[in-house]
Amino acid sequence: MTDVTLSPALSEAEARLAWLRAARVGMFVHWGLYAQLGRGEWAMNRERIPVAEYERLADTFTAERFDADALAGLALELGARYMIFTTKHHDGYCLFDSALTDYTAVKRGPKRDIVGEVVAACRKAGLGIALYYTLNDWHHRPDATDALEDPAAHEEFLAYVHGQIRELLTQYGRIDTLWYDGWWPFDAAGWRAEEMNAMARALQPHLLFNNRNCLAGDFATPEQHATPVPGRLWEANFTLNDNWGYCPSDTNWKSPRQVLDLVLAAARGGGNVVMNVGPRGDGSIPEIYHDTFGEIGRVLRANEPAFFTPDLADMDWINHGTWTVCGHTAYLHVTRWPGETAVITGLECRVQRASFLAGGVPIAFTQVEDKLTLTGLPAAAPDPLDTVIALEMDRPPKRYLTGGMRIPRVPHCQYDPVESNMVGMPT
Ligand code: FHN
Repeated sequence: MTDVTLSPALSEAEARLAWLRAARVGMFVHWGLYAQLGRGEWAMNRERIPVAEYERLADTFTAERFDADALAGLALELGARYMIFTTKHHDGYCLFDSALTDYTAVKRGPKRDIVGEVVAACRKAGLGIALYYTLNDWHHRPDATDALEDPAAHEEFLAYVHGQIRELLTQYGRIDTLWYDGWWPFDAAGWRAEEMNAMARALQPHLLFNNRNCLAGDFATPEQHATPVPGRLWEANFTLNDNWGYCPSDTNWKSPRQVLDLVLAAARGGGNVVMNVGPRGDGSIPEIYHDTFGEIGRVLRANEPAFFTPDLADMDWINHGTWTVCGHTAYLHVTRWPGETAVITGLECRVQRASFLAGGVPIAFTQVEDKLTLTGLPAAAPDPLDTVIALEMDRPPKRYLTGGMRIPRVPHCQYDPVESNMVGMPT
């Protein structure tokens, strides 16, 4: 897990968040009985498979090729610093040991404590561990909302849910994040979410929560989009194809370029990105995850300072690629190679040194006022996926954000009718 030196001034909440904020990249794992069907993780609901029929999947769920160390290894290949693992998805089957039900991987199916294996593997690999737990549960309570008219049933369901959260936080040692999901049947009061969080943090004071038990939690979780959430940490989660659970007919795979663009959006916008893997029913990992995640991890490892950056990039759009910033250094992620010369205008800072981040080879440059010219570049991109050029500046990097104009003499708005982001616009 990432070691972060905290200044005493950091608030308790910020201190708790520091490792996750610094982690930047995580790997999500969606695995359960549904992976045997190969039609995504919602098959039970979307095909209205009766509970008694769906339950029988537990008896063919052998996990014979499930290897928690291999999953942790895949996370490291991706360059991830933590893993989010589904301890129970909406179908209600628990991959952890529970005294509250026999519908678990310990008592039915592989007779293994899968969550215990995953936590151990993550610790061994130095990964943070987030336990995904769905509140909604189609097995224990196929229609949770019917409990709203039946206080005794509602109490029983809440005792089950809170009780399982307690099990997860007392059976596996230190857990870093409790990743709630499946909030929709109730609101915060309906889940007794405040009580849920208070219990969890009493059990593990350092624990982080996401925002999916109807409370704000410690961080936001945009899903399938990387829109920055102002003022707080956000963690955007994505499938690699279009399904969280295994679905071999879904071949709409994101390319390494598309995944890297998501990582860059997070690095630029002060957030994290989590990429999902959906193992097959037997627990094995489809090869395409190694291929794609391996490419991403390669670029992250070769250019670590340019991705694990604490600062927001106050730098305008550029055709050659995109920016990240750390301190006085601007990192230009060149994804569209300009050839042997590159021109960058609009700089409101002075370049003191230019170099290729991977390997540190200096780059010749001249700067006349706001116009920088890089020369002597190779004809082809050293790394077609992302060649990072480090520009060490004399102050925090800034490039004016006005569509190529410093202060236009006429009223100017963004490309779509939104409040202009002009600073000091002439009245
Ligand atoms: O319904 C789930 C879905 O299956 C998946 O687990 C995602 C991951 O963020 N969460 C819910 C949809 O928002």
